[in-house]
Amino acid sequence: MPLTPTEKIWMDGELVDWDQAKIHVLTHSLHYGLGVFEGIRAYATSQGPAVFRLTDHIARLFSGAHILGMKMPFSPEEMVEAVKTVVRVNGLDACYIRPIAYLGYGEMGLNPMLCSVNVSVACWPWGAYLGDEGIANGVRLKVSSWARHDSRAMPTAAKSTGMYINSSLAKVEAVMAGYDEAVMLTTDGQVSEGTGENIFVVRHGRILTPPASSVGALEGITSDSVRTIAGDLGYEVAEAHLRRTDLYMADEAWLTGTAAEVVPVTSVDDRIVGSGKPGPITKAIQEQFFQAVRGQIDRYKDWVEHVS
Ligand code: PPE
Repeated sequence: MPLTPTEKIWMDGELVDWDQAKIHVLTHSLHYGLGVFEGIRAYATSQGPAVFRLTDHIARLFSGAHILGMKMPFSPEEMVEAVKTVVRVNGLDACYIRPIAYLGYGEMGLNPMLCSVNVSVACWPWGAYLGDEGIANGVRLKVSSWARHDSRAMPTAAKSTGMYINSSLAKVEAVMAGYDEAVMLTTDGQVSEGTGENIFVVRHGRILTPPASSVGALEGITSDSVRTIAGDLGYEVAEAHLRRTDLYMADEAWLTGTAAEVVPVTSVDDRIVGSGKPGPITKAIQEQFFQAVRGQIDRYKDWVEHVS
């Protein structure tokens, strides 16, 4: 999906014009992939745009920086304000928001300790990540030949820029083979996650999702929201190690992510999941999720952080 430019991008504390938000080609993170970022969405609510679980996303950005040993030049409170400012000044009702902290220009070589840490926040209107058709009718997954990073090789708990080489390889492989999205397994064959989404299955009325930390998956904020919603709807939700064939045998399955939102899965490796249509539990959760993000459910109003 091509970017739709907006007016302003926040860069190191200043609002700059979209076209002026540039960095040097010798920026450290461009060469070595040491950076952390977030993907956040703002939705239109009856009281104007609100950022979904903003404080939690900023907390994850800071824990990622902590893991990578990057000293953030702003406080979490300042970053929360920066995000709200960007959404406000660009005058968008709903948008995707991308904060990033990276090692700047001035030093080279693998020791990043001397580098400056630069931070920016951009936002733009972004439609359904896996398509409107995917949200409505489901997507087709392929198990990737690329394994998910092992956490002994890469710190999978950090949403770091370099981590996404792994996701991109898997995504391209799946798309080239005619699928919508890839699902990655760990090196010992456990289901981990999609390239930018967590995964859930339903079997015998129970909702199961892999334990993020032990399968190298990101601890998704959408996943956490969906687990709360599912529990409140009266479903049993548990963490479980899943094998590839558990995906084939699922009655329902879906993906969760900020960009992707909640997307039904209708087949995996050409094996139809359940009825081959979005299942009833998937649809019930999707409906609650889309109301929650728009501030329409009182119980979840703390998740919705208004920009003004
Ligand atoms: N796993 C991965 C690997 C991942 O990148 C994401 C988010 C998730 C799980 C779900 O996390 P959460 O958004 O907190 O529910 N992926 C972000 C980046 C996607 C991109 O293409 O870039 C996102 O959804 O914003």
